[in-house]
Amino acid sequence: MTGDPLTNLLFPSIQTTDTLKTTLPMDPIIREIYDAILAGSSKVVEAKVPVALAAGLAPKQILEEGMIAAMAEVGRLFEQGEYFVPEMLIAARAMQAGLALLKPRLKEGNVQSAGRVAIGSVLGDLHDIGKNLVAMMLEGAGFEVLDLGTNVTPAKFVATVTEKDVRIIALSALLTTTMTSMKTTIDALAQAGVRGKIKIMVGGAPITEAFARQIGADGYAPDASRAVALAKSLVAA
Ligand code: B12
Repeated sequence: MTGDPLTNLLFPSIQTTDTLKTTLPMDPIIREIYDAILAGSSKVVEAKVPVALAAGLAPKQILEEGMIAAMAEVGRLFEQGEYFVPEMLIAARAMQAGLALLKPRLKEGNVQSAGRVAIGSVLGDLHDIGKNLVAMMLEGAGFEVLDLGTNVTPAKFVATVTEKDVRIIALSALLTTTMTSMKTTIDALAQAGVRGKIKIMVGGAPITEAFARQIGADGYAPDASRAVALAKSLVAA
């Protein structure tokens, strides 16, 4: 059974799939957040996220159905030539504004320190929304997160492992052209003789499990909540 009450009511015996979910009507407040991100209106997002929370909507639902879904639509519009870089940028700003408001609500409660993770978008990549979300969820789950930012060189990752007591390196890439920087980074860590000290997890829209394995990463996760589960399993291994 699914956690979605309407789906449970309509299809009690059906395991929800993402396809089924998207055919259901969107909650009106979530719709407003979705539309505001598409329009790049940070002000409306900042006004509506607290309204959605006050109405009792789950932060995860606001995030996934309102915010992440809107960014996927932005990507589709960009691909079709209807949006250009400036539209992507202001949509991203509106998303970041909403994320900042959700951040305190995405924490798992009182959690023990689970270890230190250094995260960054790899060399050549300036996308940071997904990385920030993964960092936020890891923090919420008790990990200490060192955020190295975007366009991070392999040398910077190596220096971080050498200088800080890091258990996991998390690499993010959103471009097919920067996926190769993940391999360069992993190779640099191996060459520096520190590969065995750490676990490496990778993610980002173009990344797959097969690619992760091919470049010698220890794990891949397709989204932020599964990134947390993966990080927990990597530190336990
Ligand atoms: C917003 C955006 C931008 C913004 C970024 C702003 C910012 N601060 O991040 C700006 C305008 C700067 C931008 C620039 C460009 N972009 Co852009 N962008 C996007 C867009 C619309 C949304 C990305 C996003 O934030 N998604 C929402 C987040 C929540 O999802 P996510 O990043 O995938 O992250 C989730 C998972 O992947 C995973 N994850 C992410 N990182 C990690 C790490 C780990 C360790 C793990 C486990 C999991 C994990 O968890 C996250 C949360 O669930 C995408 C479209 C898309 N569908 O992805 C295009 C997209 C990625 N961009 C694209 C392109 C082409 C560009 C540019 C080259 C455009 C240009 N001509 O200049 C430049 C490149 C700049 C650069 N060097 O990096 C293409 C890439 C095509 C390709 N195959 O390579 C896309 C796919 C658009 C498209 N459909 O064509 N972009």
